[in-house]
Amino acid sequence: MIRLYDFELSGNAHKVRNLLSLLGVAHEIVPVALSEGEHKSPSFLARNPFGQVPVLVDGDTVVRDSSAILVYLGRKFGTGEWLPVDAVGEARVQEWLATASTSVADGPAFARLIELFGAAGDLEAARQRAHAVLAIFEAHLDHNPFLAANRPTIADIANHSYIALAPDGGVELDAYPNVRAWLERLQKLPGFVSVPVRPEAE
Ligand SMILES: N[C@@H](CCC(=O)N[C@@H](CS)C(=O)NCC(=O)O)C(=O)O
Repeated sequence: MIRLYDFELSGNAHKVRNLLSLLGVAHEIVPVALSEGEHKSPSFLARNPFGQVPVLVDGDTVVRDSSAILVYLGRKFGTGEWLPVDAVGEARVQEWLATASTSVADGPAFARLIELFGAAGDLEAARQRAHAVLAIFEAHLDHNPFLAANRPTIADIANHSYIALAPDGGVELDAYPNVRAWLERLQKLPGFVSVPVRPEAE
């Protein structure tokens, strides 16, 4: 069975849990104790030399990095629906996967990492980057129901987690009605998995 090396509060791991659920793919969750440094153990580094979750293991295939895992799952189980097969369609998805790994990672995800986990960094600069990228999403979603196509794709799943979690980093979404409507559209999909709740908010 497919195994996902996971950390509950990780937005990157959430992306993968979410797609596995949306696709209805049976899987086993293997929790990785980041607080105990398990992700830097020799056995974990053998699966991902970068020492990060998520990692997906499917038989002899090991895939690291959330975007790469979404591509793998989307192609293997998505029948072209979640990852288009035509050149333009796939390129549109890749554009937004790159956005998830750069501007969204450096903005809302990094602000949350500083605020919630005490990572070293400039919180105000991260929040500013978050608002800059949210303005781009807001404009795009003014005339598009989803990021890369007229239907949900892995581009939406890759970007949803850290945008939904942005308030954890002090980045409120009130000024972005199109972004909030897009999050709500996604959250209504059958099998959709909600983002993890901020620990002290439980
Ligand atoms: N580009 C990677 C980033 C993965 C990542 O940053 N994982 C974090 C959890 S969200 C992690 O494992 N951090 C531990 C560390 O870097 O030591 C992805 O998209 O999967």
